[in-house]
This record gives sequence, C-alpha cells and structure tokens, in this order.
Amino acid sequence: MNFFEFKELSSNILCPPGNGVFTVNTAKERKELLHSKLFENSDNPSDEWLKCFDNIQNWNKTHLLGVCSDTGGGILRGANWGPLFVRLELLKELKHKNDFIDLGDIRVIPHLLHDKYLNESTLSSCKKALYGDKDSPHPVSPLSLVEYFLDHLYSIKSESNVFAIGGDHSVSYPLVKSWLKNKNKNNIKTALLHFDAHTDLLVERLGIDLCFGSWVTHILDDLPSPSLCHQVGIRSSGKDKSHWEKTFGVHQYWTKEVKSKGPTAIAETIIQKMKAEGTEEIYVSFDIDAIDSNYASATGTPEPNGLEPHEAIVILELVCKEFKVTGADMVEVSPFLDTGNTKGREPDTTLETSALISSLLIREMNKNGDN
Ligand SMILES: [Mn+2]
Repeated sequence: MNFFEFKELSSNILCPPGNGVFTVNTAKERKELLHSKLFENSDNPSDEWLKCFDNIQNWNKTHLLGVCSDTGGGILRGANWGPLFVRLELLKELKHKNDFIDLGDIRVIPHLLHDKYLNESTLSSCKKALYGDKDSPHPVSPLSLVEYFLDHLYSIKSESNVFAIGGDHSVSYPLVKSWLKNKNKNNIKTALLHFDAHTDLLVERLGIDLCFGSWVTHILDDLPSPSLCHQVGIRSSGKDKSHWEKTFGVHQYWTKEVKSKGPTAIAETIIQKMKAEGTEEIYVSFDIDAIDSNYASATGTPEPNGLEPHEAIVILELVCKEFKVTGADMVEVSPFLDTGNTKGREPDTTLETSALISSLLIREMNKNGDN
C-alpha cells in the first residue's frame, strides 16, 4: 500500500477526532469545541483532518487514535465518550496541539465488537452502512477495524508511535496485537506494562473471549513470553497474586505492595526483570481504574484503596527512562459516570488524572521521534 492508498483507506475507516460516537446532535457543541481547538477556525474540519495524511513521510510525533467502543465492557458503560473528553483535557495539559498528530477516531458501530462474532448477512449490511458497499474488503467491528488500520499504518511506517484513547479495555487487545506483530517482525524485544485494578485474566466472560476482563489472557499468546507482562495496581481479584503468577506466568505488583515498598522499588524490580529478558521497547496500557477511586471515579468499575496518581507517575517515569515506549493507551474513562466516590473532589478529576498520565506517555513517545 502506498501513502495515497493509505490516506484513502483512512478516510473510509476513520472519522475526524472526537466524532467516533455516532450521533446526530448529541454532544455537538463539545465536538465543535474540539475541532475549533485542533483545526482553529477552519470551516471544514473533515478536510483539515484529512490533510494530516498528506504528510505521513514527515510524521515524527506521537499519533493519536480514538476508539469509541465500549461494547467489550460489561458493568457500567460510557467509555465510548473517552476519546472526545480526554482529548479536550489533554489539549489543556500539553498546551500545544502540535505535540501529536491526530489520526481521528475509528468508525464505530456501537452494537458490534469483533467481526468473528458476526454472520454473513450482518457483515454485508454493516459494510453497506459504513462504506456503501456490501462487498467492501474492510472489516466493520471496532476491534477488527483497530487491528486492520494499525497493520496498514505499521506496514507503511513501522516506527509509528501510537497513543490510543479508549474505549473499554477490550480495545487494547487489537492495539497491542498489531504493535506486537510489527515489533516481532522487526526483531525488536518487547514487554507489556499494564496498569489496572483488575487482572483482566479471564479466559472468557459469558462465552465471549474478547472483552474488558479477558483481553490480557489472549494477548499473552502473542507475547514472546508471558513473563514479559507486568501488571501494576491490582487490588480487586477473587484469587491471590500467586494464583495468577503461577497460572499465567505474568508478573504482578499489587497496590498494597506499591504502598509498602514504595513506587521506586517497584519500578526498579520491573526494570531489572525487563532488562533480564533483553527488553528494548514497551507498550503501556493504562486502565484508569488502577488509580484510586478518590481521583478516578468516572469509570466502569471504580475501586477504592488504589494507586495515588503520583505513585503511577513515579513508576512510569522510571521505567520510561530505561525503555522506549512505542505504543500506549488510556482506557476506561467514562466521563458521564459520576459514581459518587469522589469524597468531595470535583467529579472531573478522572479526566484531569487521565490527561496527566496520557501527556506523560505522549511526551515520552515524542522523544523517539526526536532521535
Ligand atoms: Mn482493565
């Protein structure tokens, strides 16, 4: 695929930043606000957005991708609004819209998850709805589209650094999968750093294998070794740490350990283990519920007794000093959920916290482009 064909593909399967939730009038003002910030006073945000694809050869900043899918969630939904709201908060944090290249949002049919769950007639009718062609070669479900898009992006520019905003945590499955395929092909040694209150290590949930609670189990098949998966902030689990480590071969750092040993010691352990495996590049998947519900209540499964934002930041900063971050995501931010766990704090601390951590990751990834 050449650059022209890639632009054409992107214009079909993506939409302008913040537009990934299909609405007629809902949130119109907020979408317009984002467009006015990203594209200044352009009359036509769609044209302005597509212009960024004319310059792919010179892209050296982090690429932003919104995935407005919460079909893989299952307790409280609403993470489909993450990409619009987190971007607006991120622009305050980064101060400059040129700190990233906004690829836009994946086009999402909110009732679908992955194409493998669809029959032929549903596939045809969804292709007709999205692309005007029932025989289109493009997939139609959000998880399938993410993998398809990134496979093409990495094939034309394998050193692309993508920061994605979810969406429920199932979106990390195709994000990490495509990143791993690209890194494995280029013989780059990888590791996965996963922040979460939960292990996400179910094999399936009610018969569905790809969802917010099971994506890690299935991405382990693509990691060269399960010991390359490091999970930080776990505290809500029916089984103890040794069960998960023995059953799956992952490394876990539960919140109570981060509190007792301190974030610096935890980071040093992670660094030492990753170095022992020869890790060169890492992917950071950040579920906002890793952070204590006092700060991050606007999420599907807020959990008390979690990490303080600064504890996560210390760990990230130390690990990022040692390894290049070349892929990352911020997921499970559900801006319309106010679950009442804020103990007097403003309900939008979730957005501020997610933007703080996202901006740190974007700045780290931008360093790769400066080399
Ligand atoms: Mn999760």
